[in-house]
Amino acid sequence: MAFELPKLNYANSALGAKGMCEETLDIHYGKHHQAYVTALNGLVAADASLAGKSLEDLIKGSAAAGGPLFNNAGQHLNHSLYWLSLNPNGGGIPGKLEAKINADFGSVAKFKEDFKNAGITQFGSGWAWLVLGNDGKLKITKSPNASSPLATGEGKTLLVCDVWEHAYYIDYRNRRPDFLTNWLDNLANYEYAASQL
Ligand code: MN3
Repeated sequence: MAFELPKLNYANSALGAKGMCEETLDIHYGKHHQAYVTALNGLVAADASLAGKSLEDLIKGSAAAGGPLFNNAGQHLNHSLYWLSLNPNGGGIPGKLEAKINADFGSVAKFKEDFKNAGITQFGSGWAWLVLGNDGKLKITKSPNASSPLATGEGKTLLVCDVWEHAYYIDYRNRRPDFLTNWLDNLANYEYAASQL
């Protein structure tokens, strides 16, 4: 069965008041993510040994080699997690997650500082992640291009921010730090993150 663009839990216009305009969603979700899905389906259709494999298995199986299969499968997963990491009513941190953040980072402010720093220092295209590590502790990671904590075995994703230029250039031009500050304060879906604990 072919992979499909996931349905969003909000309209493309719903994040505009929070600093992510409809045009960003139209292009990022409707064009960029769709292109990864279309390319992935073409690669799977052309190789009988890939038939019926889950997205996770395709990513893990191609992580060492890299190449088009890893890039398109990885980007399909990463973007699917990214849409879940956005919320028109985002920014509020549920008590369960806040307690875990305070225990593992010291404070919410320190968590946001570290996450923002990961996003800023990811040179070129990539992602910033809040992960539940294999030791049971929260940690922040960054990954280039199509990589992810699933690909590297670093733990379970709770939240992810896309820091490819296509994620913020319409709304913030070159100001990635401002995009990240707003993202953490107003757009991040901490309820989804808490649900993954
Ligand atoms: Mn993207």
